[in-house]
Amino acid sequence: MTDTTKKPVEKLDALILGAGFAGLAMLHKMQNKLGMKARVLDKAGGVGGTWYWNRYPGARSDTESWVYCYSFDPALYREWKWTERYPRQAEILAYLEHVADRFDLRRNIRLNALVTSAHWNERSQRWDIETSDGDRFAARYFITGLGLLSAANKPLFPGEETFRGRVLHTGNWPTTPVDFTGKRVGVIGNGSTGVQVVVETSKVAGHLVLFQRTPQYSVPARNHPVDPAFLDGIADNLEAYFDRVRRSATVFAFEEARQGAMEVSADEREAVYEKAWQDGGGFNFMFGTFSDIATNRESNATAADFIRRKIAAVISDPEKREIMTPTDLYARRPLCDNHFYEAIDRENVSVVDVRKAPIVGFTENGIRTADGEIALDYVIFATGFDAVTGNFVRIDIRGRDGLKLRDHWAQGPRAFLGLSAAGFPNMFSLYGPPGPFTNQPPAIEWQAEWVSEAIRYMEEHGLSTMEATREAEQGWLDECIRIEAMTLFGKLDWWVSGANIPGKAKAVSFYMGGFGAYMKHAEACAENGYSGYALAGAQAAAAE
Ligand code: NA7
Repeated sequence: MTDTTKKPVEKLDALILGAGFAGLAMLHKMQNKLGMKARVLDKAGGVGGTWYWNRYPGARSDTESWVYCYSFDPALYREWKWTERYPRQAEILAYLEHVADRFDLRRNIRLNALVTSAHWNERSQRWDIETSDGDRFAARYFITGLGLLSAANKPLFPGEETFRGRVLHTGNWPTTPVDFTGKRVGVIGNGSTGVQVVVETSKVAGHLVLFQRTPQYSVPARNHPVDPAFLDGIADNLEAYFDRVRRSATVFAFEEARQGAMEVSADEREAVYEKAWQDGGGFNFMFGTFSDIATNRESNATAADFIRRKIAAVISDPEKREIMTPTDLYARRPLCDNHFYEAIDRENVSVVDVRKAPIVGFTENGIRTADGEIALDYVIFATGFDAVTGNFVRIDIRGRDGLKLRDHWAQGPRAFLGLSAAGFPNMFSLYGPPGPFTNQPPAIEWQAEWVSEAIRYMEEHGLSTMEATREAEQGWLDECIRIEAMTLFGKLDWWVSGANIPGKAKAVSFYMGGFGAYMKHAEACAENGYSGYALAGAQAAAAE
């Protein structure tokens, strides 16, 4: 009997989750290249993904604007003129809105649509997908562009409900700007987000208190305006330029180093670091100076020592200096800033080392640490994300035989090429785990193209399902584990391994072999008729 209380099912070729860089690129491919019936759903009130939610003061990309964008359309590249080396949040959001309009994507984007479940239906060979409003879809292909960094991590401290001030999280910032002029502001966290918030907010706050757990290594960003002629120069040679960028490890524009830090003299090393310090950029400092900073402890120590000396030269107060100086490996996501240590040095900024004086909880007036109460008007959580898998496991995703993705990934994410989990046919995850660890937009658009070509292949060959084999999934994970073990990134507790979330299983979530090498794997797979995937004919679907 038909359940009349339920909304009718909309049949689609593809349902795409998320209206950020990934979802928009994928919709463009499906709608405009393949001419298929596709729809994007996003819980946000606008397009933009990360750049819709992260509107906190100082929010900007720390990748150069000219490679923090799509390259698939030369006319788009030529007409959009980035204004700064590192684009501000508002500029990136405007860019993505422009892309949505320019490629006529909005007619297939549904906003304020929270997807709650996606179940593979064996009988129809489709994904049955539902939203919290009861909207229902049946899609042949289920493609996620969920973002690795979008499920906010907000630690719970006792007494927050009693606090008379306002609590904010950077990853869920209000759409109306917040005025911190003259206010007492607490910031918890000093990852790349906290660093940006502190720099910007300290300029206007009456007093800013940074609650810091682990000191970071940060290098100058050296932001500057962009000459439109420079962008035109890239546009003249767009394909070759982006091919070179993508065939690098990090998908940045700088030249990646080939020489190890210990292969040169101490003086030469110093000069290389100094040049990178002056040029600016966190990834540039870690990967553009020497080839083995992220893999060799001795080399790593030389870079760390250089940055420590720079920090010491900026922060005049000895107590602040001590709290801000990192002592462990330089092996987290490399940070860069617009005068962070100068901001810390300001008189209206103080720093609390929460390892020594842990946060006990909120009071009516502010935050109480083991050392006493600090009165505040605002508390900003810059505490990051339940990264990588957080967004996936919040949705009830079930593959063949009711296999739940959250169970399949209980010990960490597993998916061939980061794109396809075994047991989840016709599901593709753009920039999904374990996948590349790079500047994302050019990598994402390449994956969107790869997935659209896989779908074209299926359509042309009359196939109904494409599913990673268990062997391919395991082989890929083994490769990710093997490569990560060669780096220093897994030696520290931070979000790449899930270690920032209490109780979450630590796992290898990235392919650290670089995007160029990643492309070779994915290209070989496609060239060999999608080796690593089980492809099945259309009989089952036809029988429906
Ligand atoms: P991150 O890099 O995960 O940083 C979160 C920060 O919050 C970091 O300093 C944490 O300290 C701190 N934190 C988290 N929980 C707590 C508690 N309970 N108490 C005190 N401090 C805490 O997130 P971001 O948003 O800055 O950046 C994430 C990525 O987004 C970034 O890499 C970019 O790619 C974009 P910890 O270091 O864990 O001691």
